[in-house]
Parts: sequence; structure tokens; C-alpha cells
Amino acid sequence: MQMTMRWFGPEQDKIPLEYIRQVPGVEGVVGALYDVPVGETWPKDKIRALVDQAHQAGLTMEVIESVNIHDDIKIGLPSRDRYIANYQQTIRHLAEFGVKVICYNFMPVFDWMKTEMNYVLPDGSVTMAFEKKGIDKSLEEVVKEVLDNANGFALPGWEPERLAQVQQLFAKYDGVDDDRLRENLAYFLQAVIPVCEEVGVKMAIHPDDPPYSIFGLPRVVKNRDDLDWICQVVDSEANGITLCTGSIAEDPANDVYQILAEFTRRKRIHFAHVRNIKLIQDKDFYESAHLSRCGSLDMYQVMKALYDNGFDGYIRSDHGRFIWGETGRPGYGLYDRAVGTNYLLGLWEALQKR
Ligand code: DNO
Repeated sequence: MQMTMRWFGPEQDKIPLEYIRQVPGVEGVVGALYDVPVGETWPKDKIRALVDQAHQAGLTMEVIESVNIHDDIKIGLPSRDRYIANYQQTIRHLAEFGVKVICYNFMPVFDWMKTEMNYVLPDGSVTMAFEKKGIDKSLEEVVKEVLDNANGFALPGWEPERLAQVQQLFAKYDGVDDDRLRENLAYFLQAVIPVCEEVGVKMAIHPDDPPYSIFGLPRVVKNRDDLDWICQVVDSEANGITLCTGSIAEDPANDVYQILAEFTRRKRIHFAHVRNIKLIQDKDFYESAHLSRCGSLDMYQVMKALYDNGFDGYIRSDHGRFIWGETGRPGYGLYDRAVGTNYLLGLWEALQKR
């Protein structure tokens, strides 16, 4: 198991690598390039510069989150072949610089969805929340709510230029139902997994967040059966999962611990995003502190499911609250993630020494 923290690069992240290095137990950072348009090949010189910075700070960079997937691939347009060829090339380039795992998602239009970017908890800490009433608005209003409250930071998967045309983007997905989206995911995986096998990289799909349809969009990474289908459609260890406990738990019908245990045992969880959420009512929730008693997940059971089934991938704490006066990129402050990281490492040590 290698503990990591996500880092958005020198321009996009106000947290210096030195600070991350000082979080006990963190060995690596999870990075990405943010100045290459989605769909284009990541140039080697930029990858080299990124990875070198991590190494100079005494940290590894073996996980990339994310190489995002162009909408044309998800929609299944003829232009997808060009974007897939670029993706294959990006995989080769990343492998040259020691990258082992690529996290990605297959969510149409936008990445994760939260309706409250500044949800204040009773202790005064600030977090993100999802309330169903928050999406009973126009698409433009929902997008604006997220973009206006990102504290000036760019959010991957929420590119304002792309979402300025959100209605047109939705129209492009017309006729893409779950089956079509699934076919398009299979087409993509059949093309990229052989390249991954050749160069020693593993793909790790992130679950849909939330793991059910919103705005009528198709969703294919929601639950145990979806993950099983993905693992089987291209049956290779290189075709794996980023198991995000928060996303999976947002649907109370999902048994997070079972899912963690099964897919760890099947050697398909290459990257774990471990966070806690507090379900408020129905499927509304806020992102809580990592500690079990603060949320709806039992984090001991989460770590135990990984440990007992031989997890040896990369792991990171996930969205933290803003505490101690910190502000910044929603979900990605330093303090609460560092606290969460050491809690997870504490659980891990206890599991080892049981
Ligand atoms: C949320 C993240 C996701 C994740 C992407 C992967 O903060 O876990 O945005 O990076 O879905 O492509």
C-alpha cells in the first residue's frame, strides 16, 4: 500500500510539495497536467517537468488523476478514434516516466456533482454537500452554483468554456442511454487496455458521483454489477478501478465493504479514494471528517476490507473540509486531508498489528 495525496501542480495548487512531504506517511503525490486540452496527447516534456518536481521533493508520482476522456468517446462519435489514438499515446508517454496507474471517469458532461460548495457544519468547518432539491433547478443555475463557489480555482471536469455550452453538450448526448454509454466504454477499453498491458500501466475507473442518474444522463459506474461488468468486458488486471468509498456510499443500496472486499480480492482496485460521508436523509449527504463517528461509513471496516483482502495499490484520503481558517480548492485543503491521512494510516497500523 502506498499512501499519497493529490496535488494540482505549482500553478493550480497553493499547497507546496514540501508541506505534503511533511505529512507523516505520505510517500507520493497524485498529479495531472491541466493545460492540455481534453482529448489531446500529453507531451513528454510536460510530463517530465511534472514528475521531476515530485521527485525533487522526495515524493513519487506513480498515479495520474485524471487523464480525462473526450465527450466524443463517451458519445461514440466517429471522431472518437482520433481521441482514442491520442489517449493511447498519452499512456505510452506516462509509462516512460514511471506512471503505473491512470485514474479516469466515464461520467457524461461533468465530473462529480455537489449542490452546496460551502456547507457549514456545527463546528464551523466548511464542506461540500449534495441535496436533491439543489438539482431541481435549471442546468445553467446548477453549473453556476459550482463554478461561482470554487474559490477561484479551476475544477477538473468542470471547464467553464465547455460548460458554457451545457445545453448543446446535453443535446450531443441525445440517444446515449446506459447501453450505448456502456458500449462506448467497452470500445474505449478494448482499444487502450492492450496498450496498458504492453507498457505496464493500469487503468482505474472512478465511480459516478453520485452513483445514479442525474438530469436524465446515463450512468454506468454505479454499483457492484457495473464494476463487475467493467472488469469482465476486458478481462485484464490492467482494467481496474479507483474505488471511491464516498461516491459508492452515496447510494445507500451499495454495500461499500463488500464491494471493497470483492474487487480487492479480484485484484482490480489499483487506487482507493477513502473518504467518509454523512447521509442526511434519503440520498442527501455532506462530506464529513474521515473519522467513523463523524459520518455514515465505518472506516475501520473500509480499511479492513482492503487490508484483509491483500490490497497493495495506491491510496489517498479524499475530500477534506476546510478547518482552522483554511480556504482553497473545494475538497482539497491541506489540514483536514492530512488529519484524515493519518487516521487512515493509524487504522492500517492497527490492522497490521492485530
Ligand atoms: C473528486 C475526484 C474526482 C476524480 C475524477 C476521476 O474530487 O475524486 O474528480 O478525480 O472523477 O476522473
